[in-house]
Amino acid sequence: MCNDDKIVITSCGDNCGGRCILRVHVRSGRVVRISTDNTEEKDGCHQLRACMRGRSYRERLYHPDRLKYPLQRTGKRGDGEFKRISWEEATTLIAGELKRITAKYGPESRYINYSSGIKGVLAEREFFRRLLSVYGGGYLDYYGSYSSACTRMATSYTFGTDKTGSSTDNWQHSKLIILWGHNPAETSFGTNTPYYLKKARENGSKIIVIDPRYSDSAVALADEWIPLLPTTDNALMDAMIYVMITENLYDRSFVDKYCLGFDEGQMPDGVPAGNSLCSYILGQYDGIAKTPQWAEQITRVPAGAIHRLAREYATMKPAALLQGWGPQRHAYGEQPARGATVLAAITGNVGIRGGWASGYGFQSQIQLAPLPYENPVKASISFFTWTEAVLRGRQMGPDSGVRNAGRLESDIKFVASLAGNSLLNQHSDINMTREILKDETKCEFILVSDEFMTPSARYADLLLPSTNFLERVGIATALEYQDYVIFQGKAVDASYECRNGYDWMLEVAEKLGVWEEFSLGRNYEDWARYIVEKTKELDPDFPSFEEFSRQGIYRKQPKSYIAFQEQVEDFANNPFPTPSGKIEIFSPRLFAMNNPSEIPAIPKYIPSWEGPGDSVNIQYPLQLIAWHSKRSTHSTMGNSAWLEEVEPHKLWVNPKDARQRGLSSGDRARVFNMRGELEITVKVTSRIMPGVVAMPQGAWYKPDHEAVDQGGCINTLTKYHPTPLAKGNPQHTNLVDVKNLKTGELK
Ligand SMILES: Nc1nc2c(c(=O)[nH]1)N[C@H]1C(S)=C(S)[C@@H](COP(=O)(O)OP(=O)(O)OC[C@H]3O[C@@H](n4cnc5c(=O)[nH]c(N)nc54)[C@H](O)[C@@H]3O)O[C@H]1N2
Ligand SMILES: Nc1nc2c(c(=O)[nH]1)N[C@H]1C(S)=C(S)[C@@H](COP(=O)(O)OP(=O)(O)OC[C@H]3O[C@@H](n4cnc5c(=O)[nH]c(N)nc54)[C@H](O)[C@@H]3O)O[C@H]1N2
Ligand code: SF4
Ligand SMILES: [Mo]
Repeated sequence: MCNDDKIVITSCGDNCGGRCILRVHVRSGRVVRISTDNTEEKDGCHQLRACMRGRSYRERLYHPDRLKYPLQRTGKRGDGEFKRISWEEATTLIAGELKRITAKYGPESRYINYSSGIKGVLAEREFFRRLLSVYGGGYLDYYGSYSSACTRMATSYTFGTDKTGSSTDNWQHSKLIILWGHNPAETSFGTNTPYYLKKARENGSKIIVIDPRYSDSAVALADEWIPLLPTTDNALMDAMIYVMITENLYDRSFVDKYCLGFDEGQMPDGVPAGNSLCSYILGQYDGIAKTPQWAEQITRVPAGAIHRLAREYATMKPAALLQGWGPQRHAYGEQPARGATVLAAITGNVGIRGGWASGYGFQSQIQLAPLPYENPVKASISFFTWTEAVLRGRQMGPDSGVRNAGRLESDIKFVASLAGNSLLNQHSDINMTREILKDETKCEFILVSDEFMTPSARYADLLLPSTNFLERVGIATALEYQDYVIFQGKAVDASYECRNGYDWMLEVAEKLGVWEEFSLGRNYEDWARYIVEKTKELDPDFPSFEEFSRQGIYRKQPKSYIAFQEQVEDFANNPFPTPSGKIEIFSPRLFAMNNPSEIPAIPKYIPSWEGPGDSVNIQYPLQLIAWHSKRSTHSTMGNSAWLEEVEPHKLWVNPKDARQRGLSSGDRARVFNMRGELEITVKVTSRIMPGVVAMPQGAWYKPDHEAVDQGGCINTLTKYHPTPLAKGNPQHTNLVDVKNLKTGELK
């Protein structure tokens, strides 16, 4: 270590749920090792220690498969045939296609796809938004994200805002913590979240995990694991509410004061009788009481366990129901997200120390100034519906989730995917997406920037080689709950002909005649300085660019915060930001949508397509879910041999299901449904409940000549079917079957 020429402080640029310190050891211009935070812990500021993914970035930096120069497609789109071209040719091509497509189809034909390979304000995506804002009248934007579309949308209907998270020190005061479809031992949700949960447990909190899988969080953090079938969370929630109502365990005075729609006496005018939460739960609405016995049939959670869970959550106060985003990445994902808010409300766990309102968690004290641009196009689509907008954008209107427009003015004709793999790998139904992208008359130009020839990159018309974050400066924002930002120092020079996005965009801007407007005379580092200076205007404590780059991190003293404390302590002067001013258990806005079977005004269990009761079940009897595993950040580490060695990509199968199919650990199996087929190695384990199989998301799609995916990418099997309200991604809702490749018959 003493031989190192320098140690550069930085942080990963990916979308991993954490944000940690990397100490990059450089010798003779090469990265030789990556270590992590070794600073002294003080004033509640804990070390930000990197995980194995962060420490493995040296492999990625020097990977022999790094893209080395710009590549232009030569074969049919998707065939993977490219030729090397110069940057001069590449930027001329982009400028030419932008001019042509804009002139022919207008600004709404230009789309910048969701991408999270570079997080933060200096992402390539942000600069490209700026470029399209100054050239050609803007671009079709999107709202929502693959991460939390339903949670953010649904939570707002209950509380009037999606900012419902409190600070993590609250957990020290919680008697009970429920990790509901939440796996922070792998997903982080803030770098030290598992540590704070461990502390809470040491302090006496009981921790329960509700998940079809015995997740790493169940292993490392929990006192109890309650497995349930995917998509059935609301049946469990409904039955918990049933117990609370019938045993009089809910917080009557809280409900009376702050809520709307709990029972018939609390309903807004003009709504017919029978629409309150109580009416539904007690079966006055549909003749079915939502008893624990009823829920046991649906969820497979024993009625006795449901009784106990309900009693514990209602009486062990304060209690924090922390919901991950797994339960909402489902067909009716709005329901569990909203159901959790209702449970928190009727137990009086909102606005109090040690409670938790449920929902979204972001509550950083530091807000970075954005890159300045204003998109003249006001229409937007849900992030998930872009393939549909390629196919039939002009037919899409508000019923398809289009905002701020009657109908879209154009189908999507130009797609830029800059540091993303959602063009194919991370989006639902790869076989459908492939067909859409292959048709060169639909989307006319696809621009991709990446470090590797990913499954998405193969569909590029022009593929640009990007620098790695270790080859440039940047600013890494912390994700949930955390009060720091990290300056990403540049450790080494760019490899091969790799460039920063902004640098090639400058040349495109010049060829489009908007260099001055686009750049304002700034280079990439000047923009980093600009962000720091603008942020400093909002937060005078923020360091200068020089100080920030020297110290590597800017940290604020953690501040204790309880969401909705003002409302609960002084309701008369601080109503909830909903139209009624109350916590809307019954939402008049949802009621007005007049679609009670898919968008009910109170959250409820809706049997899901491709859920346990679906008739497709007979043919494909297993529910398939994915999870965000510690082995990768989405697909970003999909080609890492080091991480594959630590945690090989496998399908979890319960021994009962494995026996029926003659499967043993280590067997290669085929997983298939009506949308596709893939092959993967099996791990037989009782860490997954019977009837459910699971694999990590993020593996690279590798079709063989029969279109069977040998890479084991789950999106070969997922469905394109937007959720009713948020138009979100139901990527955990799938029915499949599994067969042993050696012994089982195939199809
Ligand atoms: N290691 C790692 N960490 C990450 C990421 C990563 O790729 N790798 N990605 C980051 C990003 S961008 C995001 S959005 C977050 C994602 O964070 P989440 O969306 O919370 O992660 P998931 O793993 O999809 O789901 C969490 C848990 O829900 C369970 N689950 C699935 N279906 C159901 C269900 O129907 N009911 C219940 N009760 N549980 C269910 C899964 O088994 C899983 O253990 O993670 C972030 N952190
Ligand atoms: N079935 C299923 N699908 C899912 C999910 C799921 O749970 N199940 N999760 C969804 C979620 S929550 C998310 S957030 C999305 C994530 O999907 P994406 O946002 O597409 O994220 P990644 O798959 O990590 O792809 C990032 C890409 O950026 C590239 N990259 C990394 N660094 C750089 C750089 O510096 N420059 C450039 N130009 N490129 C770079 C990487 O090589 C990689 O190809 O996936 C979604 N897809
Ligand atoms: S949690 Fe994320 S930021 Fe931290 S080291 Fe791992 S990949 Fe990097
Ligand atoms: Mo995400």
